[in-house]
Amino acid sequence: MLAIRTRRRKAVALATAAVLAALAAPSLSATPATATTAAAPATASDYDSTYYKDAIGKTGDSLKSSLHTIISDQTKLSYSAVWDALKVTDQDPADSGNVILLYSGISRSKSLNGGDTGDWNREHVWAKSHGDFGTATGPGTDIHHLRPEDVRVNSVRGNKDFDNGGSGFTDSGGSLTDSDSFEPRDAVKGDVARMIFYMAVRYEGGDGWADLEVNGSVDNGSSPYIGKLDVLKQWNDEDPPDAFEERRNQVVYDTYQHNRNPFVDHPEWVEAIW
Ligand SMILES: [Ca+2]
Ligand SMILES: [Ca+2]
Repeated sequence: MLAIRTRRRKAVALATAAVLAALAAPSLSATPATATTAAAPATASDYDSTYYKDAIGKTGDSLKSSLHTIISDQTKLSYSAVWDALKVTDQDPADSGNVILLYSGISRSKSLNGGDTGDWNREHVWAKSHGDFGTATGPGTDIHHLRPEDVRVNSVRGNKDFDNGGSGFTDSGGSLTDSDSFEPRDAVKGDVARMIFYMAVRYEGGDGWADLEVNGSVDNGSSPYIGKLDVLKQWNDEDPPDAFEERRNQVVYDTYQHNRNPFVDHPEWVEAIW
């Protein structure tokens, strides 16, 4: 773990010069141009002395508690507002008229949002039933874990927990499923893990919502848990944040919720807490 952190710090330091240049003009329109560059911590170091000031240097429950306080200061979207937000946060870097669907990887027209076959809709990566938060303003409208997905693929995922294994299916894009779990395609495994860890820290039982937590099970049903912890940690390691995920985090912060996913900025904080 120490080695990973050290490498991360070196990567941050090496990227700083390039990042400073990019930050000189931090407009949203400038950001997608970086989508094809190699993974780099585009923003993390710049928020350590400000946004994450109270969390730096902490670990375990102390870190989790600090991050909870920091990221709970946010703007909340209505469920209807989520449609338009996702058209911006999940825009295809190669086609501004499309969004990228999370599990299937398909690029589909922004205008095909809806509930019919061939449409995309609003996938809750932390399944709504796991904590019974529905789509009222709150965890059910938190776009840090809401993503565009093909209607049928969303249905295949259902409310399954995450684990390795299973078979492909129509438009799976490399994602797999079996009777009790879902495995996202390799390119978004880490994205899924970091969304889940964000939810576990953001929702700690306040505001009338359940305390969402990660556990080691795949049969959580309607309990406020998502598994499996060891697999999600592995996915976080194997698929570090790329430019698409980092841009998305920045857009959510700048334009919509004004809070960040700490694990996109600092993937090593997963190991520091869990
Ligand atoms: Ca990824
Ligand atoms: Ca929690």
